[in-house]
Amino acid sequence: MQKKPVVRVAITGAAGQIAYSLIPRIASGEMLGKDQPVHIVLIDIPDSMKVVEGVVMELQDCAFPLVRGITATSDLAEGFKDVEYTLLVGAKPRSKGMERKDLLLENAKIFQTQGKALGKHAKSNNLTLVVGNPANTNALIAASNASNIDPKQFSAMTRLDHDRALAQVANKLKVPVRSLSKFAIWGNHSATQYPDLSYALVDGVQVSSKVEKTWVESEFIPTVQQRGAAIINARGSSSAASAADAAIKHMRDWSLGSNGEWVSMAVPSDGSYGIKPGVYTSYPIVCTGNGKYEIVKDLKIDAFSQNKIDLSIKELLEEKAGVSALLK
Ligand code: NAX
Repeated sequence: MQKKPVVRVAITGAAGQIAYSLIPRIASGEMLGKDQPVHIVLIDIPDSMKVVEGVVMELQDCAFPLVRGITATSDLAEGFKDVEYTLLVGAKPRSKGMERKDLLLENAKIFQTQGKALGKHAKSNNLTLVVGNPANTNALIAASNASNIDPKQFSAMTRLDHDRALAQVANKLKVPVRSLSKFAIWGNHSATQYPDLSYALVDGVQVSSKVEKTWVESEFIPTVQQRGAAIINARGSSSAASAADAAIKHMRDWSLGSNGEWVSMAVPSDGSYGIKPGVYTSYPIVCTGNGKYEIVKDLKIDAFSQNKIDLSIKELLEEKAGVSALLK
């Protein structure tokens, strides 16, 4: 069998807690396949580079056969040079007394700079996953500033929300997660997201025929929407291992295909379901491989779902209005 050429994979926020779980899994081949050699590029701000040095040492000590090189840098021109896969994880956390809109603007600037650098230095086929919050709007900013790269090569992560929802349903119905299909998250990666069970199946049977409406509305939806906050309450810090796991699955399906299964990804709205172009929103998606995907079309949306989707899109439009100066 012919050997695959090495691909460069860049991860920002490399000194952070999500990256700590993420990097070894990329390096071991869980994201791009066990036959895909990788050059891992670790990017963080200068103040965090000492920690990144330690991450590099640990990565070396894992002696992963697929790792053909490691670069650690704060310089985006060096870090994004010829990258084919980029995971934008790094972002500023909210500091004491900071308003959500201040955080939005602080982080927006980071993603503007990174989008510009990707447009200049990354390979034209580069796929970028945005994890850093507010992920949907950061994806919009990065894509809008990355000249020469198709906005469809950017997406934001709602896979963690998707998997959290599957786990809740599997637990309720006492079935393995793999029995579930045709589930999706709509909207923003925030508390307005809409986890939609309308089309979900358990071993081919409608989930809605097996659970009470009150459970869906009063337990399932709020639990999924508030799961991030519940983890912070319990752990004292935000989701890391599960976020890394979701990022691996998002990139794996996007690059290798989802085998006809529905997944959730925030992608540029294309007018489907009345969501006008101009935001990155989560839809039910089927990934067809090589960075291509299709939004699942022609689903009937009932009034309850439409109301939830509208609320989340309204929030996305408000976030967009707050960063309009940074959009091209
Ligand atoms: P940490 O605070 O542990 O790490 C963040 C890292 O980013 C730090 O090393 C910091 O130095 C670095 N950083 C800051 N500015 C940077 C810049 N301009 N360039 C490169 N690196 C920079 O955060 P962590 O827990 O790893 O979370 C990272 C981001 O993921 C946060 O924005 C968080 O809110 C977001 N999340 C998104 C999720 C999603 O589903 N989309 C879920 C998990 C997580 O909450």
